[in-house]
Amino acid sequence: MAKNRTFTMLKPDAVENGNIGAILELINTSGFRIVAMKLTQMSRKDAETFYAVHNERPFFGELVEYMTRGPIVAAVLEKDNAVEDFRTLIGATNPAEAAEGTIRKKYAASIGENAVHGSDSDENAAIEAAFHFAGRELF
Ligand code: RTP
Ligand code: MG
Repeated sequence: MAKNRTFTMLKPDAVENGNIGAILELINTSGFRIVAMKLTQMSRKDAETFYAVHNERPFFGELVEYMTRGPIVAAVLEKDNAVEDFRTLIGATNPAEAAEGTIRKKYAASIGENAVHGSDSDENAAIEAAFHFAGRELF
């Protein structure tokens, strides 16, 4: 498998609960290299654009409120098979269904507030990384 990149956000609940360090530790020990990282806060327009694919869903309003209520950690990660392996590491969207040892099993409270984002394809990883980072911020 070739090396590729994925995009992640440690969401506002993960930051509020003091879980940045523990989640980054899991990311590092799982073999991901941090290519870019920053603490930032999404505006309403940012969140509506980032999650535009969900704009017809009943939870869209709550999702935008949640993702804009405080800072997030945005990061780009590199590893062989990064997109798929990171989705495995974070676990199912609903933490009640997430496997033991996954980030969402350990640190997420609910399907709505689930601690972490992971890109779902190589194409979306590139779009999402470019949404948050300039080329000079990727190492
Ligand atoms: P993400 O995009 O954040 O990595 O999450 P995901 O692929 O596992 O889940 P997705 O279907 O893309 O949903 C995006 C985010 O919307 C919120 N959500 N709430 N209340 C609900 O039923 C519900 N469903 C989804 C979650 O924050 C989810 O991660
Ligand atoms: Mg998704």
